[in-house]
Amino acid sequence: MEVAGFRIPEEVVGIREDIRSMRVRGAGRIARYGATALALAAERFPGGTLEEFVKYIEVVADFVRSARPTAVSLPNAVSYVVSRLKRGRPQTVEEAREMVVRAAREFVAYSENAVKTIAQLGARRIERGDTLMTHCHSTASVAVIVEAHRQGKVARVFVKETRPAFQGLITARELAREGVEVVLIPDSAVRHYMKRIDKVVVGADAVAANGAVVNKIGTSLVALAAKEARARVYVASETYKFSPYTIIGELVPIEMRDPTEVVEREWLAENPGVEVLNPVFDVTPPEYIDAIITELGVVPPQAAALILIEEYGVTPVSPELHSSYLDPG
Ligand code: RUB
Repeated sequence: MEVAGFRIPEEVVGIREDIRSMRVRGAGRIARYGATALALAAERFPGGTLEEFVKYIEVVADFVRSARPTAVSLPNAVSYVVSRLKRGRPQTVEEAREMVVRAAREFVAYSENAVKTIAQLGARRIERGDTLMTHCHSTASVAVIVEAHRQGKVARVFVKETRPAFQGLITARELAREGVEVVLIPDSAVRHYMKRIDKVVVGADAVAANGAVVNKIGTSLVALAAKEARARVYVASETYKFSPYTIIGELVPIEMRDPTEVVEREWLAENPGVEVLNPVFDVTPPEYIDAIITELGVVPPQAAALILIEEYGVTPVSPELHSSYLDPG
């Protein structure tokens, strides 16, 4: 495939398609996959000047970033790599290539370690005998629950099936394999069972500067039911899921996917008068969240802006001046 005059390597086209089609999904995984795509692209650079290499990496970066719109971990991971290339001021194509490969590896290692730290910090928030609920499939949430289970704290976990893509089934399988007592319920049974729940643990695709959490559609309903039942809500999120763009008032785009993920194509054809909507993420306001468990510590959602300033160097006044993640342009 050719984009802006550059041939995009087949493996990179494949990675973007895997993310777009949700063969590879979950905010952390797509971030690691996105960073890896840049390393692959760097290794496959067909040859040319240093300037051409940098332009080529920028084109690949845009191509990868556009795979899915909501999980900010993807653009953050890509920008992490591109910004290190630009700041590194390479003198040769070989040097530039090494910088991209190194930065991608660094990001993947950071990300994997972050999930391990979150598991440890999150497990401390679970108390012996707790019944938990989770939503969708989040590697960070599963890591917290599994660690708490290993510490003998978890009584059972209610897992919502998470229509329309049924990622809850992945969670149920992973937890059951670890020996956790799992109960799988339809999404519509959330409020019915909430009175049995002590704590909710969910993941994040994006955390906004005001502490609002964007996660799989239905998360906000779980949080609402949890607030009513006085169950605590914890969000397990690596800091690269915090959105630097929101500090200057940008909204997190909510991905709309194909109606055929909700109903069969034939049903759609038979019922042309029905509009089927398939938003795949929603926003949980900070008032519904007790804490966000990050690799840097457990923070109240209201501290999200501080994490953004600390980690990304962005401030509402001059986001482009200090950022360690955003492309310098
Ligand atoms: C997945 C989802 C997950 C977050 C966090 O949505 O909403 O809760 O991405 O996951 P989708 P993780 O299935 O549409 O990608 O903790 O694995 O990063």
